[in-house]
Amino acid sequence: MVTRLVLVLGDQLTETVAALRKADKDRDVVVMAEVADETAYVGHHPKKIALIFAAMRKFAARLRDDGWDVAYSELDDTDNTGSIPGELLRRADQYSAGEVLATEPGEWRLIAALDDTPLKVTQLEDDRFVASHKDFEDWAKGRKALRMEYFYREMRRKTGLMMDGDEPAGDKWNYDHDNRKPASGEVDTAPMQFTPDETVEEVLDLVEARFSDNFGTLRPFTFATDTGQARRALAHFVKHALPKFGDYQDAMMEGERYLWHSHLSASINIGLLDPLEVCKAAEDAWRAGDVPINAAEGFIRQIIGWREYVRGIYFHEGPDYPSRNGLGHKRDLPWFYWGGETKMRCVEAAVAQTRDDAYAHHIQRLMVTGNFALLAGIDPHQVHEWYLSVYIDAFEWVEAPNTVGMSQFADDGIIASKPYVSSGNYINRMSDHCRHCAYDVNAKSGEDDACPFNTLYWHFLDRHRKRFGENGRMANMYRSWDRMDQEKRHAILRAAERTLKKLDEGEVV
Ligand code: FAD
Ligand code: DLZ
Ligand code: SF4
Repeated sequence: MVTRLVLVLGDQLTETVAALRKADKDRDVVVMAEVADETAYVGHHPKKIALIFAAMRKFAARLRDDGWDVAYSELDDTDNTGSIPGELLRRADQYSAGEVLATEPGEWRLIAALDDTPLKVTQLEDDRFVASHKDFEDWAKGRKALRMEYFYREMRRKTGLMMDGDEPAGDKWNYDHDNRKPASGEVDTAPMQFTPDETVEEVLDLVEARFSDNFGTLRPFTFATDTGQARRALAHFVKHALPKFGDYQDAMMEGERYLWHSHLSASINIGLLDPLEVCKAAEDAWRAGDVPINAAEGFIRQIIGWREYVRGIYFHEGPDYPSRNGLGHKRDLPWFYWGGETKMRCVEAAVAQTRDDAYAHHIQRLMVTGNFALLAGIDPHQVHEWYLSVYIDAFEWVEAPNTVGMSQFADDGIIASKPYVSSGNYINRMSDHCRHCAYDVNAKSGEDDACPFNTLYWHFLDRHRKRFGENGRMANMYRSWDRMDQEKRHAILRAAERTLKKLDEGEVV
């Protein structure tokens, strides 16, 4: 029998991933490759490269222990061709293989690259998700608007998670209403941390030598790099943080980087944890009476709701989705996103922790860095490339819909029914950043020290009136703007223009 190659990518580290399930241990060779091209399509955070290489190496060792023949290319191997197709061709030659079994990658770029190789590559659907491509298409067919909430209910019914028969447990599908408390007092938990073992240390040295110019701090590195560790981190989260996850899901706090968030996205996205296993652990804790329903439901909704939904949108919308720019925004991404100086305390805090940890939680991504970029009219493609680079959990299928769609409204409202914009009020309500800021969040009339979110918020609404003026969900905002006296409106717009000019001229904002 002719040998086949079985491709396993750096975010497909699951023993039951489609290509491995279909493969034959006695006949096939697993190909795993650290390659320059994958490290360079954006300038990934060093921690992200380290996580992927370390987890790949440990996964390859586990497959070998399990009896698989694994052809593993390290980045520094002298004959490494530097690309996934290149490594497949090299291994095909080495093993006289003509055929490749692959699991469909999570990025259109790589799907096309596999299709373009002269080898016969079969791309099997990645079924580590609740919804198949067909499920999503069937759901989307004939709908005017593809709203997450209705899709989420389908996923609840399909999985039976938090269901009592045909009805949602507790009689409500969604407990978000209870989930908007600002944090106060002590944060009594933190994600589990892992001391690097020998494999991880070797990778850290490699990444230090090769990627020290990339944005981000490599050490300390404490992420889970195998399934055993990731499961311990999951159990730790369920016991210590999940009970308060719901209440404080939208909160931000000075010096508190994780609050009651799970910090599990990277483990789930690279395949160390099965999303349903994660949801089941949360549901079991609720059924055992250890966590409240708003926490369990809110957490499960993020995974079988949002995570599944954004993946559906990415594949439904096609390869041009990350390049969309529905609002025609063109401004360059300000330098402070890469660690340059800013006086805006909320942005400074989110960027500093992103640099140190390759992590920020959802509200920091959406309502601080995302909100500012949208208000300031930054080119959404640059924003997309930033998020894809700097977060440890960033792969295009999940990052692009969140950034281009949810955060920047560049898909013209496929994901969000109105843009996620807010003035400084929201940040002040949900965090204590404003108390430590050079700007005054209560200055709302265009004063010199007025919070830039305050003035840019009105500037955004004013300059996009044509697009959003008729949006019923924004009617209140426009009414408030129209009720202000003209002099105040002009002062606000002038202050916003001053801020935008400073951004364009590279001055500190
Ligand atoms: P928790 O708050 O504990 O949530 C639990 C889990 O739910 C997460 O681990 C994740 O698997 C899932 N989840 C939550 N929200 C989302 C969402 N909106 N989309 C998909 N899954 C979700 N998430 C990524 O996994 N990769 C990305 O590249 C990414 N980019 C983002 C970019 C922007 C602009 C925004 C606004 C959000 C982005 N998110 C992304 C979603 C979300 O911010 C992260 O999943 C979350 O912050 C990860 O931290 P956590 O594990 O502590 O999540
Ligand atoms: C992100 C990443 C990086 C940095 N390096 C590799 C690599 O060397 N080899 C590999 O197989 N995968 C890597 N990845 C993950 C891929 O970029 C990812 O599989 C695609 O973007 C599709 O999600
Ligand atoms: Fe951010 Fe404005 Fe508050 Fe400063 S005053 S922390 S810029 S919201």
